[in-house]
Amino acid sequence: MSNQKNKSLPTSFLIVTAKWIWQTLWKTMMSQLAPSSTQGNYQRPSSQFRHSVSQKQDALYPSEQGRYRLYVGMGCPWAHRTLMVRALKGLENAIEITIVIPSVNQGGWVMAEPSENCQSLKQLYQLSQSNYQGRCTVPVLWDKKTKTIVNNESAEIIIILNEQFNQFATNKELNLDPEQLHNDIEAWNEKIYHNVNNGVYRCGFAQTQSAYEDACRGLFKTLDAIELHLENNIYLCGDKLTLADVRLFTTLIRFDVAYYGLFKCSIKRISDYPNLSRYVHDIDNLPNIKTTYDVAAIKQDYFGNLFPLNPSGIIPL
Ligand SMILES: N[C@@H](CCC(=O)N[C@@H](CS)C(=O)NCC(=O)O)C(=O)O
Repeated sequence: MSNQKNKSLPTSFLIVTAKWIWQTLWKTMMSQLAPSSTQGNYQRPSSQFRHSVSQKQDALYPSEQGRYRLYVGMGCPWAHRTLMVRALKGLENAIEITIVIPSVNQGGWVMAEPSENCQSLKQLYQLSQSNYQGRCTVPVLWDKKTKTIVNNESAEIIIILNEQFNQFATNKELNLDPEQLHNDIEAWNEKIYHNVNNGVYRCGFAQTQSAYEDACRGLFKTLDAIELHLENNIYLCGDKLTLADVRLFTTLIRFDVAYYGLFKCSIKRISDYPNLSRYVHDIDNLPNIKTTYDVAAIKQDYFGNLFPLNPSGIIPL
């Protein structure tokens, strides 16, 4: 017993050394996962492929049935936006999807099955642009004909899906961005993107206490304001579902299962907000919406793959 005691290092030395090593590694991994400002605020890189699809047949990317494919990850809220608009408009036969999965050891997304002879999303980005150096994110709107990425910004892909494929849509009357609501939609988008959609990431990827607190207070201030608004409104812009709701829903549906715990968005759950809960339930029960996400994949992607935030990899029940 006393021999064993003599062999052990002083506890305080062990703690200080282990903390220093772990924090240095954590900061290095976080800077790869989530670029941040000198104050520790998460800074999301901007998307680099920003083309559109047009109904003009001489356009670079003309609207055609079966020509385009969406690459999506089932855990990802940004990809989920595109799956929702595809389902709401009834574009399943016009635009195919390929699901990518997170690679546990290499980081980034890999193909479940090889696609365009690529094993990973990175290879697909490089097929489109050989010198591509940016982040390889989902969603990707891919043109099978020219083998190029049309667009990799979800906010723009959902506008393209809403507007440019109506001749192939089974629900072509549905307009999720009607002219008379456009300014209202844009105003909600602006507020919700920074504080809620990206706000949860600004909480989870914060590298300092003040960056985290700033993001977390902004997030809950905005959720409180939306809760109040939903007292007298079915959706954000009244009684019509719009792109603003699509963008909010994909964050809310992940909130209690992932962001509340993993990203420390822990002042309240969505289930603690009666109006937001009713709103999520209503949208969730629209036709085909439940087919656009997978709670097990969400939990696996966030808790299983964001190693610096959950090194044990344990998935909560
Ligand atoms: N601005 C992009 C963001 C997409 C995004 O960040 N996707 C994440 C998955 S949730 C991703 O693919 N990340 C991989 C990486 O950053 O390397 C959009 O809205 O389309």
